[in-house]
Amino acid sequence: MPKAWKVSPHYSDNLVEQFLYNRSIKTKAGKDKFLNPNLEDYKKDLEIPGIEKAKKRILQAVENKELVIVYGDYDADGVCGAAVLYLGLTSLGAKVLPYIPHREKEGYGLSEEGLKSVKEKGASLVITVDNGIVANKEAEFAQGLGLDLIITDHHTLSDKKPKALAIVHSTGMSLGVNRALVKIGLEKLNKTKRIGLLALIDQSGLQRGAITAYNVGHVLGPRINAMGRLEHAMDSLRILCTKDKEKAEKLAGVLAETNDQKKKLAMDAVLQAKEMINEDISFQGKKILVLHSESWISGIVGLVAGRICDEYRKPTIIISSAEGQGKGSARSGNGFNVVEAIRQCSDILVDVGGHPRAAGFTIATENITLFRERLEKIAEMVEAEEDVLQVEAVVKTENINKRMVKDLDLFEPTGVSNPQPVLASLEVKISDIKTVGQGQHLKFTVDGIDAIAFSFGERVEDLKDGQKVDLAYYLELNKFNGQEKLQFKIIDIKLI
Ligand SMILES: [Mn+2]
Repeated sequence: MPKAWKVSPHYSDNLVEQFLYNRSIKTKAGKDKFLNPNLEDYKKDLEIPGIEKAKKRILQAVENKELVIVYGDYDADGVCGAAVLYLGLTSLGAKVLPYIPHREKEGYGLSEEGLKSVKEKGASLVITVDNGIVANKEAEFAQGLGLDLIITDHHTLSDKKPKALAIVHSTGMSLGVNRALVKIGLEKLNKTKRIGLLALIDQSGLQRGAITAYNVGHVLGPRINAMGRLEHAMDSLRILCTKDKEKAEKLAGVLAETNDQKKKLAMDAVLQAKEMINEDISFQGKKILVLHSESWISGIVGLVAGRICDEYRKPTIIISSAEGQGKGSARSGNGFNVVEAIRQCSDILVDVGGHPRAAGFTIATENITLFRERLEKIAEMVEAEEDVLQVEAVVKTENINKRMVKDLDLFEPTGVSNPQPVLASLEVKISDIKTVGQGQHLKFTVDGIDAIAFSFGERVEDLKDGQKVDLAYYLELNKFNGQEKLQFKIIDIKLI
């Protein structure tokens, strides 16, 4: 779908200077701090309330040899966070067991069933990871069982905090501290001796010591994520913690296989969802897309929502009604706070949680139609921000070289508040146009530089060899067969 481009005002021909300017970083100190993220600069950000109280209780548990439960989540951040805490507590000498709920049988977060089962194991202290901040009812239940509860979470708060011994809640951390943490994390990951991580890296075909933020987000993360979506996330936690090489290799294989299976299921569901949107006129002109099906399993709804949201550029909610109860996942791009919108329907939901751009919820299937109607109305009333593509610099293709990619690397890791810089080249001639991936994607060359345009396959009919177009893209190095070649990853093509 065509979108308007907004080009940042020109400040410098030096891309690093231009991108810093675009991010309102103007002083020398500010530039140093941004380009060399260092945790020392962000000590204040890490003084999260609740830590002291939590620390005291944990040390007491170690001292008294109490059984501590690390109560994680079945997705990538929940599993990794739980592994870090489990290994950390173990190294302190604590008696600790990890607990990861089963996605289908127990669902997300603390549950009465899960709390009962850890109580039966003899636990007296439960520490949540990546969940708990909206588990007011369950926190009370834990109290009733005589369990002390420490909540560590990064999801959006609701109006009322749960009752717990300590709450360590980390939303609203600055971009700087996150970049510093990712930078240090990547350095550590690239030096890791952890057998499971090495097995996972090797199995994925990545190169030890050269793992990037992109690799973590797009290769390793999804594999860790896949287990909780289709099987049980405990295997993902196991691979992160194991000291057994053979077991690590076996688990790496299981994770890869499950991830392939998940991708296939998600791809089928995406096609079905697109068919529904394109063929059912009730979706026409709607500002939010709410779709549900009995044939989609709950483990893939997030993936599907993300793909549909990207492609149609509308907030999207995908609901699986395969398991008796509706399990929904929502994704949103520009400006529409999806978790807030869904919370406005709390009265017809079983539970809801998440972030402004990604949320999850449970709903009785008989309420899905009403839920869709209400959300469509809510979206109608919200003034959506204009769908613009921010272009950070316009460059001439003859000035593009591999050094530029190194400059772009300085802005890694990129993410929501520090987007990967988008470049544009205007009035360029394209040639060697062809589709790949069964017609889904487009490949062409621009002044000798390869370009790949994912999901642009249908545009092949509008494009002719030698035609002049405006291109918006990410500039990347494509590593293939030991060679590095410049590549445009196309975001938008404008005919001129
Ligand atoms: Mn999570």
